[in-house]
Amino acid sequence: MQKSRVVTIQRHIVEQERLYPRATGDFTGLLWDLTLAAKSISREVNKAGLAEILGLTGEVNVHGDDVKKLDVYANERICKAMDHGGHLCIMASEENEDVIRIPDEFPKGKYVLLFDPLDGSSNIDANVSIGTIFSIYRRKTTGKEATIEDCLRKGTEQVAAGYIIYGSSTMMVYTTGQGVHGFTLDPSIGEFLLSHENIKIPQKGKIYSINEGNANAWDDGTKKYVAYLKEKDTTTERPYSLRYIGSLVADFHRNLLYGGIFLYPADYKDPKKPKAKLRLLYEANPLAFIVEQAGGMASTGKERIMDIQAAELHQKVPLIIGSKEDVLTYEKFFNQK
Ligand code: AHM
Ligand code: MG
Repeated sequence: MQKSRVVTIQRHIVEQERLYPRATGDFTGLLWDLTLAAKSISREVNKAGLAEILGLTGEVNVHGDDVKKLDVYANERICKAMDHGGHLCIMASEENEDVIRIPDEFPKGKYVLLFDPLDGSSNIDANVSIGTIFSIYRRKTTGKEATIEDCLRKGTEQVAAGYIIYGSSTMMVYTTGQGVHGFTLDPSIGEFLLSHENIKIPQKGKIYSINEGNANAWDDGTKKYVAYLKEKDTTTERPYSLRYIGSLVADFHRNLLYGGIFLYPADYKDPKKPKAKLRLLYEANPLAFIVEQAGGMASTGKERIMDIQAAELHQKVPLIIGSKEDVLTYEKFFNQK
């Protein structure tokens, strides 16, 4: 068997950056800081069940440390890992209502980081996979301080995006617009090693992922589409299989590798005020960038996710994402009058 070369994430980021002759190394430093935060979060996630033994959340544990809820820990860990490197000018997190400024004592950089520190955290106690999602932009404003305008962007302006999945192993998947690459954490050496180079999502899948408990609140197009997926037709490989973990990163990651479609449509209980759940800046845009780089699609049903100009930090959007043919078929159903 031919031995493949071992590529650490650090080496991969440096090699990618060399493709840009004018790169300063700033971006490499930023991604490197993020991988450090990811390793710490991974370690804490792996210890999740032990909190009961070592001390309850909100209490002081046997070592005299405060035991923090994991999502709070992840949020603080990322902020602390990222605020002093001189790469960022501002951050925003799903856990914070307002933007996060870089403390005065630290140098400011040209990048903006938006993140969901621990998505799917309601699953932690059941040992189900959860994830961290991130999105990086270049600063847009030119004043002394970066502002919220630097965070309210279109997904097409992202320079990088990725996620870390804390599953049976910990993986980091990212894109800088040069394809999608996946790295698996080798805990024995504490390094992310390239395990999935240039991931491509199948053009069509056989899996759909949606919370069917919400079926009563769906629009007619979504109802008809899901009914269509359940019909038998061998030429289009129906019926599809339903797989729903309820943890976006895990559902997305599986569909990225196997093909398929994830749907979180709006709730139409009040047809005049459809309500979406997932967030444009912290969840939809980064995964949309990844899926497009892998050859797939991300849509609200009506428009491309990455074309939406964000108006609010915590703006929510319907998210239909996955294999291209599947998302295109959904759009046909959704837009049928
Ligand atoms: P969170 O950001 O509060 O963790 O919520 C997002 C999560 C996603 O991971 C997942 O896709 C979705 O919520 C599941 O929602 P539901 O339980 O309504 O199916
Ligand atoms: Mg979330």
